[in-house]
Amino acid sequence: MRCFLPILFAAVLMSPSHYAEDGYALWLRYPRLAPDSTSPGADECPRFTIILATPTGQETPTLALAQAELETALRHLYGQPPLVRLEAVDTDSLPYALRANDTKAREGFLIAPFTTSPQNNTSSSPVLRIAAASDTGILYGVFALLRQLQLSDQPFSNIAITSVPSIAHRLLNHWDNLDGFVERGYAGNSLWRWEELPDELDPRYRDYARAMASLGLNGTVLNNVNADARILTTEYLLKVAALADLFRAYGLRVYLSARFSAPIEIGELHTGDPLATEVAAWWRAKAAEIYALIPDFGGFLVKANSEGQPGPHDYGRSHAEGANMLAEALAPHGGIVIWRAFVYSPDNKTDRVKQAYNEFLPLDGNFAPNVVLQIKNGPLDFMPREPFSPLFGAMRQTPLAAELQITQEYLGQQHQVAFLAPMWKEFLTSETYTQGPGSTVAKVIDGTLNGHPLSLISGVANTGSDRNWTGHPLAQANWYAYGRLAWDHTLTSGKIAHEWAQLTFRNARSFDPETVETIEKLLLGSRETVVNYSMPLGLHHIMATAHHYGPGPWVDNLHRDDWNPTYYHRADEQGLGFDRTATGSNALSQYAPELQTLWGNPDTCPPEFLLWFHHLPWDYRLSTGHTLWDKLCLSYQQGVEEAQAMLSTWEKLAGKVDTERFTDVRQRLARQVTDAITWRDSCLLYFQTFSKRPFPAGVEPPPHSLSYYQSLRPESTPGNP
Ligand code: GCV
Repeated sequence: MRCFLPILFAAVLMSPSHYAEDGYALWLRYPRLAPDSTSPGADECPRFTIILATPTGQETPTLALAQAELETALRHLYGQPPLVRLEAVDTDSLPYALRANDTKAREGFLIAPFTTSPQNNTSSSPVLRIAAASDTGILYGVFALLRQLQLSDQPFSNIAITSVPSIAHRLLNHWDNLDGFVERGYAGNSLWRWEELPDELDPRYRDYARAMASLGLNGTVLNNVNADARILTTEYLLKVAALADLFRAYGLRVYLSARFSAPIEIGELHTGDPLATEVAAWWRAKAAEIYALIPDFGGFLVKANSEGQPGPHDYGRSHAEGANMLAEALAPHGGIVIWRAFVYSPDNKTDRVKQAYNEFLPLDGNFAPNVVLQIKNGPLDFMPREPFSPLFGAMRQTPLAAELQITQEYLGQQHQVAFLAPMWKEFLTSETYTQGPGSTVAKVIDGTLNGHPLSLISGVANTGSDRNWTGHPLAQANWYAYGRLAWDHTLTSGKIAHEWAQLTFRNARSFDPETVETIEKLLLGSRETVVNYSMPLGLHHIMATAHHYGPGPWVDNLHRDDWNPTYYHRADEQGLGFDRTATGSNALSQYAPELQTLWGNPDTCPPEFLLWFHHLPWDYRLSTGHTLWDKLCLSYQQGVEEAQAMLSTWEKLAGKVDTERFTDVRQRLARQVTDAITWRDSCLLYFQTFSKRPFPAGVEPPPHSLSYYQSLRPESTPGNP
């Protein structure tokens, strides 16, 4: 069969560096897959047949989307659409992994060559069958197939995949306010145009849902955890319902952040006390109203008694009492409560990283079955590097969800490249040791270690109204990586980087594996580079005030002690770092004995956590032979050099990547180099006032004085509430 491509279309596809790629298409660009021109039949375009097999075999909105995706994609990839057929499948004939009666199994899929020709298939063209216990499983299978076709040279007819998500609820959390502002958002305004909803539906909503489905993400919390109670008014619920109606066919459920004091603010009650009968009744009625409008509503996400948010403590009640009251309201409808553990108090003088553990561990076993505790990956707050939160090891009777931050609040805010998959993998593969070796954080979150059927993961979204969704073109890789890991936490960072780079930068017809490999490598080292030039060796929370962009290790004037960088680095004439061993705050005691032994001794503590757990003398000698001061200086220097290397690596891609994305990334990388230098010079000059030691050979002397760096105040700081 001859390919037919209109000449103009072909010309555009053939010269990717000469046409605009604005990034809107994300990893769903579907470039023409070029057969090797030397191979026999290179000009032939295969006409694939794809069977979509579900228990009913009936057409549904989700299956219509699956078919449309296949048609569009294969037309672009191969020049012609496939033949798609729906069929009924007996669920008992599906692999065991797809048969269980739970969300994971229902959303899994099987892709396999179809060997027995069905009666009405007379063609000899390759036939594949995608089977699943639900339509959503089919849609996920379609996206997996399309990904696979673009990634491997495997013949179509050999593709065989059985896949089931590791975690049942895979969510994005949008920190979007109702006025369109996105807290910690670095890619424009909110995607949700509340003033237009429910009557006008931005076509972008569909593209968002499609991108989510392509990753297997099945939930979205639409509004900020610093919640505005108005989202629960009927006026807003109608708007939310319009989005939910649109997202449903993509398998995407809507959740809302609920403000604990909503009964007072929008309900005319005088209290929000979770044990007051009128309060519980108000939430029950509210839940009933929501489910009447949105039958598949996911549930509430709650930030309570943290950073000024209202909560059960306001009435002398515990977090469990607060969460369970909401859980009871949602339970009859199948909804869940996602209760955040990001709780620390201005009145509590205990080391901040210990507070969530102290607060929640005593409540283990007290939560209703439809409550899941959502815990940030580290015990502090999304720093470039933290050890895992000890709650993941300690709370065995409560389903625990991980909250990851995709938006780069502390890692360059989408002016800088920081590919986060390696950071998330470090976290997911961390050993908690609660049931011996192999008791990884990933197994806690997916529910298998402690036997919880409710499993959930959240990523704080990095999306916004920018045309390319994420501001930095390479920040799309973090949305992608989050989605892929939420689906399968065993994937490696390397595989994810490879997939994303190839899907996002593969040139039509002129596929250049070297370009993909270069981008992949650049991504993989980028997070460590950011750590090196900002907070190496376990330093943390030494960023500038409020907007959190750039360095501020000298800041000591904030009204809350635990918001000051000086609280965390504890630099003095003797040395640097936070003693969290038994001689200090003893936060270390919240971890398993194996980790206490490893991390408690500075000689065995991995260098990346050294200053997290120890206050060490400036002349302390590391296993590398360097003194602490020299190693600190050299780490900052290394970060700068790595940032410079990223820029020169990228510059080599001129002409290989389309001009639009090439230029955008080049400009941002140049800024990243400047930012890295500012971090290095600011921090080293500041710490030098304590160490009183010279910079070692190889570290460039700063061109300005410390006061110059202290006077730098970026004017434009998006995302800062
Ligand atoms: C949504 C950090 C951020 C806040 C954020 C908070 C949270 O403190 O700076 O903007 O608030 O975390 O996760 O609740």
